[in-house]
Amino acid sequence: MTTNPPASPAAHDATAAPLVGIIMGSQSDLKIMSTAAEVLRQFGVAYEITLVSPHRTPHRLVEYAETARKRGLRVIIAGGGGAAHLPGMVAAFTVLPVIGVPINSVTSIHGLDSVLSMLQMPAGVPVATVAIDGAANAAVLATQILALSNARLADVLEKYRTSLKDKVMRTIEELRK
Ligand code: RP5
Repeated sequence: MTTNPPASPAAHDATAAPLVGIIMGSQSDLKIMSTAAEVLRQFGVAYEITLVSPHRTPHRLVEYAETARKRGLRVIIAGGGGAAHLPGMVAAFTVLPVIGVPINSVTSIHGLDSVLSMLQMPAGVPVATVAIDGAANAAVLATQILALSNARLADVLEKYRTSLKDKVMRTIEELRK
């Protein structure tokens, strides 16, 4: 998915307290998950990005999720491939909204395993699941959640939607020629 969000007047400030935590199970997820960081940067949303492996660093997972809200995070974006239990386990340890990004990684079923492990959360502990490798949409959704209480971000999102429409209209015009 190409998002091409407009550059925000308030570009991402690396010194600002992060509102969105981007986490993933492995370094091999970074190529996909860095797209979420890029979209947030362009929207001017402060974020942090790190690895939290549910099976290789399980205690780190608990600590990250349990302290996330106290540290000021408002939304967590969690990516994982294979049997992707990271988003669900993080959601179990925090009441922050967790957006899951299923990653088409090493398996022969191309991310279907990861989609199902995120979608099929039991009632009460949801993971808002985007498309396979849909890290850009995860960042847009996180920004929409933040925009509920942030007029600047709502304005940035309105402009972004207008830019998507303008792109379609430009193509329609070119096809007419
Ligand atoms: C998952 O296993 C990770 O999220 C990754 O997508 C997948 C493969 O991890 P590596 O073996 O590449 O570290 O936990």
